[in-house]
Amino acid sequence: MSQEENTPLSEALENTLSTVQEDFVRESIMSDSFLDFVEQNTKPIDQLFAYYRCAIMEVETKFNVLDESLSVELDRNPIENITSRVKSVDSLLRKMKRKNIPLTLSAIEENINDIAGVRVICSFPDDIYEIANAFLSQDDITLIARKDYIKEPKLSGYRSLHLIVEVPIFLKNEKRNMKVEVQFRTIAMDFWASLEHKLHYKHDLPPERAKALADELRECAEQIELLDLRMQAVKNEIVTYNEENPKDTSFPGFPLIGE
Ligand code: 0O2
Repeated sequence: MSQEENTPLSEALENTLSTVQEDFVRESIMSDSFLDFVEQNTKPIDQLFAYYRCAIMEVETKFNVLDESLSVELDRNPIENITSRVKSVDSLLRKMKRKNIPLTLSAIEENINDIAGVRVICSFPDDIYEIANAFLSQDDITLIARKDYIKEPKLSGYRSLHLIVEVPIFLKNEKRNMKVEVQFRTIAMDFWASLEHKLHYKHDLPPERAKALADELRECAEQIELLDLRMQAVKNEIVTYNEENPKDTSFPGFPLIGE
């Protein structure tokens, strides 16, 4: 098909998309019920989002502590990076609409589990399970749901371990349990997910091309899984060698304090 023949179709698609977008904004963000809800609940909404930010701080601290303490045992940091976000209002509204959730604060708190999100990027697949188990064994963490997309990847090829947990936050006069979604990935899984996310929302391809690219992305995900396993095998070999050949760490002539 020539470029000229392509243009009207792209334009039509673009127009349809902007109409859909406008309808969405009108029906959700600008709907009377939503505007009334915001007007009546501005302070409680701000407060609820502040609670979610507090919960994120609690969870991030726990992972920083785990990383620091495990770094001594492992002689390396098992966590590469921790990021977090509070869900955008736009994304929250889309989810509420999709799941048909009533426009009340309690319904939001009860039904939307990922308003607070923390992403933990680990070095190796094994680190994910070690850190996740250590986190879940803490007595103030309650597991609400677990989705292991590493053992059972999504059709797209997406791999990560998702936990929905409840964590207490301590306020002036009360203790509140807040839900947080924690996503664990390796650097390689994160590389794939970040790029796939960007490509997913940027393309406007005909169905057969979209399918071919989806197949390609799934294949990339499989290669990334192999890469993760190979890197882990290299690491395991080094660990085993070091265990079998321990370094002499004593300092002759420099006794430790107290010796
Ligand atoms: P955001 O806020 O932009 O991150 P549930 O919450 O259980 O009712 P949901 O939302 O389908 O249902 O949960 P799921 O699939 O366990 O996790 C959703 C989140 O996982 C997404 O957030 C992404 O961060 C990530 N994710 C899931 N599948 C894919 C995928 O195929 N590719 C990529 N790149 N990421 C994925 P959101 O919902 O996009 O929102």
